[in-house]
Amino acid sequence: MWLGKALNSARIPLSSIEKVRASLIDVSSLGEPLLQLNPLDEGPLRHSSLFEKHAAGSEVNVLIGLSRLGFKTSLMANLGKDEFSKFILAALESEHVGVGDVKQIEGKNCGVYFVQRNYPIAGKSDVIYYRSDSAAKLLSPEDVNESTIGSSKILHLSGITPALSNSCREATFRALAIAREKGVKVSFDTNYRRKLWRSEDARPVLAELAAKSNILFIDPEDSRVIFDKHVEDPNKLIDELRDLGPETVVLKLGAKRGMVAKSSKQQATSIPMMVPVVDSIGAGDGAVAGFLAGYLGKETLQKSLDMASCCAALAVMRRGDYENLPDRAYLERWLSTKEGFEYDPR
Ligand code: KDG
Repeated sequence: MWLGKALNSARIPLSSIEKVRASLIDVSSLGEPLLQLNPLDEGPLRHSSLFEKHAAGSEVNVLIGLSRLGFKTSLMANLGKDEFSKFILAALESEHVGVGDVKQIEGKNCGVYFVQRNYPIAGKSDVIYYRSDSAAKLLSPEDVNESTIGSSKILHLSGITPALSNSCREATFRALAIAREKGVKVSFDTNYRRKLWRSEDARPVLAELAAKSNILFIDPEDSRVIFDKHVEDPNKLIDELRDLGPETVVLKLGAKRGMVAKSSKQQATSIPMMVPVVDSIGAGDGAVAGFLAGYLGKETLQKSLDMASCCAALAVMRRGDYENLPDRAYLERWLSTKEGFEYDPR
């Protein structure tokens, strides 16, 4: 009340207040929110009877991770009007992710995927998609909100969205173009999903998005998709990736080898954090959230990478992609005490 009166008496035009509020978006993104069904047991799904439901999807995970670390986030997406879409929407709202640009399409459902843990590869989770007719496939350039992107500090994109449909690919490039035109930093995680498209189709798309991003998150397998060759040495690889155009590259080398990051002035290496892995899905998104939180907080490259490693390690310690991601106090405690992480001595 009091603040309202003060604002009224100062005669601040509403549009200015709205501008200030709008300019407070730290990270916006567009992508497919998914329902994840994760069995309570491990091994082949044909034997599983009990499943937990989780909200997920790479961009959703990143935005929730950032939101928990105190940043204002906003998602552009399509959902259905089915019960699971309502569940995902409620999860986004309860995690304080802005949903003003989330459209619910009549007669459509959200995409679904199952997680299969420890099978067929021990220690790894596999994903099985049921998303070929999801509401998200209809996302198109008209769903990209120019003012949301324009008032964001970072637009985060992933290589999953352009794989979903032609209109999703167009929407991704429209968002990229708006961000570049408005001087908004672009963060891009290649996230190549071989179950969604062939590497020959993905190559030019991922290469262009990587080249036009400011911060690139990638691993050696996705680099192989882009370059059509394997580069063994991480230092050589990171230089080749930076030559594509991004100012900062974060190269994810896996749980045992950690990550390396390079920007024009700094280079950093993270120590691998060995934790009990319950479900490996979501590690990469945790890393993106942790790193972008460091970047937005103007931390050093090393601290940002440590934040990324911590969030990735936490993500894999329980089922669900984002549930174990930390708030600020928890992250700082893990970073300062290292309690619970077993460090590789290298
Ligand atoms: O990074 C985690 C995602 O892979 C998971 O949430 C599912 O978004 C997903 C996808 O498209 O694979």
